[in-house]
Amino acid sequence: MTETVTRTTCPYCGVGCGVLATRQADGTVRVAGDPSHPANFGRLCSKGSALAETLSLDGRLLHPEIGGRRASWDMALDVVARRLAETVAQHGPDSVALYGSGQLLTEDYYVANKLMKGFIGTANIDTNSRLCMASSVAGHRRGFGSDTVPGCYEDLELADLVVLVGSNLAWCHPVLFQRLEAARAERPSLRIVTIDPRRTATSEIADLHLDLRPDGDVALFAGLLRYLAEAGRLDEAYLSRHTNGAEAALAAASACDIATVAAAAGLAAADVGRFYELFARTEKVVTVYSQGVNQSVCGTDKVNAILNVHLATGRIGRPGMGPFSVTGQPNAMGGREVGGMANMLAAHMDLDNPVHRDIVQAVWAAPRLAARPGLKAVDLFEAIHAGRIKAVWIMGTNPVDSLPNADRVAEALSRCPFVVVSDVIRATDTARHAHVLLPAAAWGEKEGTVTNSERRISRQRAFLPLPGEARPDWAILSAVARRMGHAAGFAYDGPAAIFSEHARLSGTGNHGSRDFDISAHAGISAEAYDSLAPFLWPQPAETTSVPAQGGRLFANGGFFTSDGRARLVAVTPPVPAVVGAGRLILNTGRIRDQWHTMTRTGRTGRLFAHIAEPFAEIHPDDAQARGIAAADLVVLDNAQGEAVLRAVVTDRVRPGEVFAPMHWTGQFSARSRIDVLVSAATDPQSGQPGLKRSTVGLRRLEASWYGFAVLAGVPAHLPFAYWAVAPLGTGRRDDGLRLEFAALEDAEPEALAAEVLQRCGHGTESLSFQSRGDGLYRAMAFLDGRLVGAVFLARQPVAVSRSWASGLMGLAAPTPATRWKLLAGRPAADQPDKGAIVCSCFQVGANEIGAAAAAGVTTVAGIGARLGAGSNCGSCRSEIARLIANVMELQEEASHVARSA
Ligand SMILES: Nc1nc2c(c(=O)[nH]1)N[C@H]1C(S)=C(S)[C@@H](COP(=O)(O)OP(=O)(O)OC[C@H]3O[C@@H](n4cnc5c(=O)[nH]c(N)nc54)[C@H](O)[C@@H]3O)O[C@H]1N2
Ligand SMILES: Nc1nc2c(c(=O)[nH]1)N[C@H]1C(S)=C(S)[C@@H](COP(=O)(O)OP(=O)(O)OC[C@H]3O[C@@H](n4cnc5c(=O)[nH]c(N)nc54)[C@H](O)[C@@H]3O)O[C@H]1N2
Ligand code: SF4
Ligand SMILES: [Mo]
Repeated sequence: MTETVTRTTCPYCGVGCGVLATRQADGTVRVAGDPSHPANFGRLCSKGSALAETLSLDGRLLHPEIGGRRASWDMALDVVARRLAETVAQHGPDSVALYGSGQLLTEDYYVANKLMKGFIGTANIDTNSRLCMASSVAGHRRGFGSDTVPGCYEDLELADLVVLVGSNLAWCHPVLFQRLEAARAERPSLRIVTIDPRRTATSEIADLHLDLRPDGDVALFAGLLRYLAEAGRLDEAYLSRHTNGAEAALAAASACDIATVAAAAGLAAADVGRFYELFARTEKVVTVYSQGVNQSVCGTDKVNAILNVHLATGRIGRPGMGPFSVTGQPNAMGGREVGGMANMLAAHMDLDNPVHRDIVQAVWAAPRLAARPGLKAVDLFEAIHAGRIKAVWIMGTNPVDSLPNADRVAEALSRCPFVVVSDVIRATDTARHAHVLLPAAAWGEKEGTVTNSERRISRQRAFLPLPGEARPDWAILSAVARRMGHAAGFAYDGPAAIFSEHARLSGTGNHGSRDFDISAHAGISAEAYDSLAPFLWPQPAETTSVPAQGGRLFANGGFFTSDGRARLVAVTPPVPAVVGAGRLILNTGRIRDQWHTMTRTGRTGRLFAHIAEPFAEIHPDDAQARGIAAADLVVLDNAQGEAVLRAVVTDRVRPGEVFAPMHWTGQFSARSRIDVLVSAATDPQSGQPGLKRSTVGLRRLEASWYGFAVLAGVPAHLPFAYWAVAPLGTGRRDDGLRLEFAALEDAEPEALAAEVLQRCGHGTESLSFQSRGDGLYRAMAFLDGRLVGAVFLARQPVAVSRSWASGLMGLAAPTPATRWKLLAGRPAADQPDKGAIVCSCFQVGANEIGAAAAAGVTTVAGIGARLGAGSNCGSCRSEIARLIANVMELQEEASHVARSA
């Protein structure tokens, strides 16, 4: 075989980077950024760079299963079609539901929506986008009359001020963040303001960081509107020509003077004033926002408070200006375009607009078009729990880990008479509840399109054969539809035919009345689809119909409301929530190197080297009050359940608040699924849950023993109160894994070590040793002269260098003497502990970076030149900057002490 290069798109975040996947002569795959893709121009972040390491077929779902047993496709499709049809016949169309994902390709999503809304006749199709983008959709529709993102990525580079609200762009949209960083390096006058209750890798580059109280955003932006009016900064011409509602919005904001806002948002009045003044005097402002805005019970009001200030100043749709909702998932936007949510139709049409319903009905020849909106995600799972929905098909999402009140979601599924799960992975917390499991084709195996945050549609292309019996989601959906008697509507021979129909629908009866129009691609041939280059929508067939200039909308009005005007929405700040004594606010979100429930990023050790365990960021005051020290284990709890996490004591969170990652599942840990604790309260406009604000208690976990181990083999069902596993190496099965654990009951260390080491397989020889100096109990297992397991136990959190211990796996120790030497070993003096890995590309640790900084390398570029760190994908550059700053601060302090002594 010769080398083949395929141009495709990264399957992770909404930046939508172009990827070149090279299938090498030996069958292995190499990935690189696509230099010609307009989203990334060749860059990739740490997750994108590690894609090739996540392609192994270990753990893949490769065959259909019914009731846990392998079944043929014929049988599985028959069962799904029959059970859905029977449920509809007995209980009506609204007794079935489909729960999809912003990670499906547009073609998959289109078919799912068509089947449910047009042929089964229910709008009970909702998706994880409800947890992600629903408040932005609702806010856009209130403000613009359509779900339109007005700007494009270039605007971040052209702006003089970029405001990041509730967005950890450095970790969650790393390549877009790098574009911003590069623009600032070139033009140092570009100002950056971050607005987030905690300090993050993103706030590292901010000129001003506002660590506001959770949900203080509405007050902050309402106050900004009032300030702009008082400062004479409103664009009266734009307001009078292109908007409605300014008076009411200003009246609602009139109470929000700086002092009131500062008190409501928990900020210093001077900082609020600085932000307002900067915003007022800068014409070119982009306000980027994501989950700190959307995932809130007042998320839609937050969105409109942001849109209001841009509309009121006319700073929209022009280069370097505008509100910018950055989408999370690779195809959150595509899902919205096909109407994949319960309150939308297709092609940005409205479910409750009779003209739109007629258009869709005619194009689809739909026998039973849904007549009213369906249930939104949280309500949909409540309806399953209550028995009103009796059959659900879950596709490309893992709700038992990602929906709020997650144990109740598990309970709902365990009661549901018929659950179908389409996934690429065999063992997930959701798949456990499936009656039928359907193997979907994964990234690299499937063909289709995705739309990124700037409305750019790009192709995903296959470069691997379909493994086992896996099939693309659109093909599975179409096969079920045909078996339900809808042969004509689902006779697609490939994704090109679906895309063509989607494009045609978007232009039907449009004539510029709807924002989403890609009818230029209606009737696209399979060849043209194969070679489709990335493009920004709209791309109407009638070139005059949609007023987009340079990929931007609304500079000259032209909103998709009945009168063509945007609406400013009157918003009132919420009453600050009261938290009971001793309770804390739980904030949740993401880490740099993991993707959601880790089914893919969790396959390579490289992406765990940065952070390998579920953790809680706790303010030092809250830790001290509870006797919690760094690296202790802690229990967070509330009426819904509890979670055990590793304590990270840091003043980067506000007192009274804790932050925990959303990623850990039952596959990677014992009791660390954070959504068990998260409140299911939703925003009344959007139905999006407030995933960033729940209430929890916090206490230290009183453990008798703490343990760390590296092991060959997979430890199933560990009998410990706490454990967390992560793979070692780069995604090969025999690389082994690392394990953190803790036991509550006292036990002999020999017994605990044996419990762990027995999982390394038969025939091992083990050695153990209790060291008096550090109180550490060590045990190791050897097989055929190589180390296959090492366990470290202590009465306190185990203080062993993780990177050193991980390097022990597989070491040769052919003689008793070499084995004893390994057992007594510690990081040698000439091989200092790297510390936590910061740079995942070159595996450079925090201690190495700190040492270089202490030795006088005080720029990120200098660290790159010395150690390599930060010089490849660049995702770690703001952390490197922080490490350098820390060292310099310490040196500064030390020199003060020296001078005053
Ligand atoms: N590495 C990585 N990247 C990802 C993903 C991933 O899983 N891993 N997932 C993708 C997806 S689907 C999404 S949706 C995006 C999400 O991207 P982001 O929205 O950037 O990520 P989050 O960490 O969820 O939340 C962002 C910030 O909101 C802050 N926040 C919490 N409450 C408030 C508040 O009341 N006001 C304000 N202003 N801020 C608040 C949190 O402290 C947090 O730092 O990331 C995408 N990119
Ligand atoms: N507490 C808290 N909870 C949150 C969030 C938060 O910030 N805090 N964020 C929310 C947000 S914004 C999001 S987007 C969600 C994400 O949450 P989920 O969507 O539940 O998370 P993923 O791990 O991305 O799940 C995707 C699933 O689809 C599978 N899959 C991958 N490719 C394919 C494919 O091609 N076809 C099919 N059929 N399956 C595939 C994967 O193996 C995986 O099981 O989590 C939400 N939950
Ligand atoms: S920024 Fe990273 S995760 Fe997002 S699309 Fe680009 S390479 Fe993929
Ligand atoms: Mo998301």
